[in-house]
Amino acid sequence: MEKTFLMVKPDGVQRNLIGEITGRFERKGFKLAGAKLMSISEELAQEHYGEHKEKPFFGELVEFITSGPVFAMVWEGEDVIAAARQMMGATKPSDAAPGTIRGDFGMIVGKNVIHGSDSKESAEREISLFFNEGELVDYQKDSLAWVY
Ligand code: RTP
Ligand code: MG
Repeated sequence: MEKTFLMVKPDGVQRNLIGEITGRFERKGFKLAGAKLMSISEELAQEHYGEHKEKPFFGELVEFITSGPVFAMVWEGEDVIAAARQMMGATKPSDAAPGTIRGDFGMIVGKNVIHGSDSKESAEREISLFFNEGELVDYQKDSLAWVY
C-alpha cells in the first residue's frame, strides 16, 4: 500500500492543530503507520528541503522548521500521496480552497501548517529521512476489509 510523509509544522503544533489534522486523515480512512513529536536539527532541515536550497526563502524555511517541535507522521492508503496533497491545499494559504487544511487554518506561505510529500520518490526519501524501519507499524484493521 502507498505511504506518504506528512508533518504538522511548528506553527500547527503551537496552534494546537495536531488533533484536528490527524483527525482529518483518520476520518478520511487512511491508516497511520507511524508518528512522533520531534525537533528538527539544522542538518535534517537542510536535507529535507534540499530541493529548495537555491531559493531566496531557503534560510527562512530552515529557520522556521527548526523553530519548534513538529509532528512527523507516515500515512498509508490507496493514492495517499496525491490525496493528502489535495487535503492540504495550495502552498500559499490565500490560494488554498476552503475545506483544505491550509485553506481553513493557514495564514501566510511561510507558516502553512503542514508538509506533505509531493511524489512517490519524495515520500520514500522523506520517510527514510525521518523514521527508522522499526518506528513504522504494519497492522491490519480487519473488521471491515475496505477500511485500510
Ligand atoms: P511543503 O514542501 O512544505 O509540503 O510545501 P509545498 O510542497 O506545498 O511547497 P514547496 O514549493 O515545496 O515549498 C516548501 C515550503 O517553502 C515555503 N515557501 N515560502 N516565501 C515564499 O515565497 C515561499 N515559497 C515557499 C512554504 O512554507 C512551503 O510550504
Ligand atoms: Mg514541497
